[in-house]
Amino acid sequence: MLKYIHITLSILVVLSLRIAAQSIRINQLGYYPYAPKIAIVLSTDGSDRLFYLLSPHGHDTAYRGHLGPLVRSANSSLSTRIADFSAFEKEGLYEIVVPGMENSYPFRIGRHVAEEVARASLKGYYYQRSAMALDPAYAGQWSRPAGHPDTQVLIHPSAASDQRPAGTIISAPGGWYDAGDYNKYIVNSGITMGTLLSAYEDFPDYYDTLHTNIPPLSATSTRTTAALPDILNEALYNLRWMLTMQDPDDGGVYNKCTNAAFDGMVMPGVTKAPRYVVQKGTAATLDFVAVMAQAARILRKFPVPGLADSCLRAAASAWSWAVKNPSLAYDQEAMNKLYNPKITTGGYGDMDFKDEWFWAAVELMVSTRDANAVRGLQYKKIIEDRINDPMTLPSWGNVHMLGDYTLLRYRNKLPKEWQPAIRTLLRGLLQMADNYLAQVPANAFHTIMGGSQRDFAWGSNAVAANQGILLINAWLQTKDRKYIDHALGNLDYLLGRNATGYCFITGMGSYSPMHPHHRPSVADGIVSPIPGLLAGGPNPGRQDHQSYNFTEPETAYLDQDPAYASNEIAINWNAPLVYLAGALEALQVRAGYSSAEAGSPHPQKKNGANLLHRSK
Ligand code: 9MR
Ligand code: 9MR
Repeated sequence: MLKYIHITLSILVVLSLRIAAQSIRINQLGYYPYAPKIAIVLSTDGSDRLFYLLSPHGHDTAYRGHLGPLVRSANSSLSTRIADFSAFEKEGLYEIVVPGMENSYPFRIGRHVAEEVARASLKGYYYQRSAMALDPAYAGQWSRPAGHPDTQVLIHPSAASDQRPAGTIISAPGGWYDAGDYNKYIVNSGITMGTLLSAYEDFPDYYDTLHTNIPPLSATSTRTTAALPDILNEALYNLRWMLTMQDPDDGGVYNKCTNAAFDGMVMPGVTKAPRYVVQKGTAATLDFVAVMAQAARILRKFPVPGLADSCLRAAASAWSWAVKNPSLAYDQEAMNKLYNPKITTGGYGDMDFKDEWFWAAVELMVSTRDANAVRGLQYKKIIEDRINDPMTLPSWGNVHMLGDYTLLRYRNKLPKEWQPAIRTLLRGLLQMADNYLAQVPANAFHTIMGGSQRDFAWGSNAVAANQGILLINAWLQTKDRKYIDHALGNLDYLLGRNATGYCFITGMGSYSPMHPHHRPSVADGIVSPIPGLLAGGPNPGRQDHQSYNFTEPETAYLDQDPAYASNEIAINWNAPLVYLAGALEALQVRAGYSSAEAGSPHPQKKNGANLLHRSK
């Protein structure tokens, strides 16, 4: 009997290994009618060959084109050919056919092709909520009881102060779980909130009407009954938690609210291990300043009584703490030599604070430029000192560029004295975007992503999404179509036009992660993982020591739940996806990708081509 089970199991294993990605790589959700439309065909043969666009189950050829020349990938041993059907603009459902290969998955050409991912990626945060039950009305089959109430959190010895000695109990409820684990980290909340709030600031009209079916605010807070757009309603859930992480006595902010060690792969609420807030730090405190300052100016416009003021006050006192503690790193290893219990959950230990200082100062400056609330804080000098620091794509460890985006967003409202510096940083941003674009012709997937092997780090999919945001910002400043076209190219990458063949967002597309390193998805007994979550993506570092079928930079991805180095999900990875998908949905008509709906204005003729008037 046992032997029989073994044989069956091995057959299953073999079968599951054979479920490989298709050789024709597409954006599995689809393409906007008048946007670039590219599929990538894995191939080793460079001879002249045709590809066809067919309606599924139909025999009529809708379009026919030649495959492009063979390109060898710089990021793996793959070689590819491009199938470019941008010239075909008719809405409908199609498949790509290359004789001798399996047909591509069916995909759509149409308006709003990214809407599903824009909505689901934002909804993903609701499923990450700690301390509240997820109701079937909002969570469907993924409803679950509350976990980690965090109303009795211990001050860890590393965080002890005179007023709050070690062992003091504080309350720090709510907020999102960081990732596949159940801890809550301020540093990672920083970039996540900054990115989500920026999505709202850049595309308020779009997000005002994007509904994700989450509980109204009144259900989660007694202090307000105001109607907020869902993106802000969701962000507020984490913002209120962040406020609890500030020490009211000195303004400093604790790095995280955490178990001593990671929970097992169980549902939230199963383990009752003690929770701690640990040591305050400069990165956490300055990230907190930036988020609170940005939130204050957004919330001012909504009837949430007193909240904007509280945020600004919190930002100001955190800033004062940082001025007194300008470079206090969170060094978990060093901390564990001094205190018990040892803390072995995520570190987010940033040692360089130049970027946090800049970002915090910019958000304060923009939010208070005509308010007196925090006059006398020396943010101006810091902006001047740091504004020419090197530009780096945002990540949890480097947030400089979030400040640049804010300066550009508000440039017309800022005093004249800032304009020359802002012009310089715009030049820098466009230079970075142009450098990205220059790599595309040589890229085997015709994307910005993969322009450098360094793109394939832990959380590489967030690199792709953040590159997309950078290009969206370049487009917002110039309206030059090439920038947004390549932002869209990186969305194609995330949705399947990549070396793994996966659409990296759970529950989306035809071939997507089924086994993310995500405790609820592993433990809930439901086959489908929780939807709308972006997997980390290819990471040749493979720090999880699992046995990967593919190990090259762009292929080192494993859809198994122990593979946390490539298949975890995280709030700071979903946020740039929310931004990118939302931006493209918001801009599809203005960018000339989709025709306007009845009543909407027609897009302006830009860059010589009014694509709307092409034949349909
Ligand atoms: O689940 C943890 C995940 O959130 C982290 O990103 C990862 C790296 O710090 O660690 C995971 O936890 C693993 C731990 O590091 C080692 N033992 C197994 C844990 C679960 O896979
Ligand atoms: O995203 C983080 C990555 O940049 C680091 O290399 C890695 C190891 O320190 O940690 C990642 O963050 C994890 C965090 O420490 C704990 N929660 C899960 C996060 C995503 O894996």
